[in-house]
Amino acid sequence: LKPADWLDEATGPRYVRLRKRIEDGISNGLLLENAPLPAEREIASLSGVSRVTVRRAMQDLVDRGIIVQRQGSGSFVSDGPPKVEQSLSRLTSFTEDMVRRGLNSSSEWLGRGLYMPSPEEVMVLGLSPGDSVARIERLRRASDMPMAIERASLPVDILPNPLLVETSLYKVLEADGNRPVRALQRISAINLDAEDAALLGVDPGAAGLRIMRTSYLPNRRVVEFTRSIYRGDAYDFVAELRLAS
Ligand code: 16G
Repeated sequence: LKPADWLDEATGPRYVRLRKRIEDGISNGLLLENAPLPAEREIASLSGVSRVTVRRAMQDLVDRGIIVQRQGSGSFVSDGPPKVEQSLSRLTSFTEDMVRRGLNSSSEWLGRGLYMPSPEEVMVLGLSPGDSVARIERLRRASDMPMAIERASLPVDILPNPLLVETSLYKVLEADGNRPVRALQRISAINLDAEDAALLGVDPGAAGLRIMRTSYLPNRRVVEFTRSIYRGDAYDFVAELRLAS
C-alpha cells in the first residue's frame, strides 16, 4: 500500500476508515496472507492518524480474524478463516454470538418438522409414549462462511410449530417464556465425514468438534437437546479457570 492509500476520503470515524482500507488491501491482494503489517507507529504516520486510532482499527481486525497479532513479532494478515472465540461460560445463541462480533448470521434449513422421537430423544427430553418431537436442522453461517451444522430437538409443547423459527430459535423460546437458563455442553474432537465436510466447505476428514448441548428451564425441564458439528478451524473455545478452593 502506498502512503496515500492508508486512509480514504470517505466520511466516518477514522478507525473505521483505516480498518476498511486495510480490509480492501487484503481483498485486492495488495496485502497477501501472512504478510506482516507495518508497526502501529508507522501506520499512524503513513495515514496521519493517532496511534490510538490505529490500535482501535487493528483491534477490530483482530476481533474479525482478519489479522493476527503475534507476541513480539507484530501483526500479520491471517491465513485462515476468521476464528470465532467462543466463551464456554455463557449460555448464548448462535445469532447473539454473531451479532456481538459484528458478523452477519444466516442459516440454511436442512430439515424441520415434527417427528417420531428416537429412543435417545425420548430419554433426554423426558418424552411420554406417543409424543412427537420437534426438530430443526440448520447449516449456520457467519458472514456467509459455513460454521456449524446444528440439529436441535425440542418437546412439541415447547416448540409446537418449527416453521415459526425464522432466524433465532432462542428468540422464539424467549418470546414464549421458554428461554433456557442452564445447559450442559459436551465437546469432542471428530474428523468430518464426507457429507458434513461438504456442507461446511472443508475437505473430508478435516477436524471438527461435536458439541452436544442439553438446555434447561428454571424448573429443570429440558428444553433443547442439540447435536452440532462445528468447524475445527473456525472456532476457539475459551473458558476462564479459577483455582479450586
Ligand atoms: C447455539 C447453541 C445451540 C442453540 C443455538 C440457538 C451449541 C453449541 N450452541 O448455537 O444449542 O440451539 O445457539 O441459536 O449447540 P439461534 O437462537 O441463533 O437459533
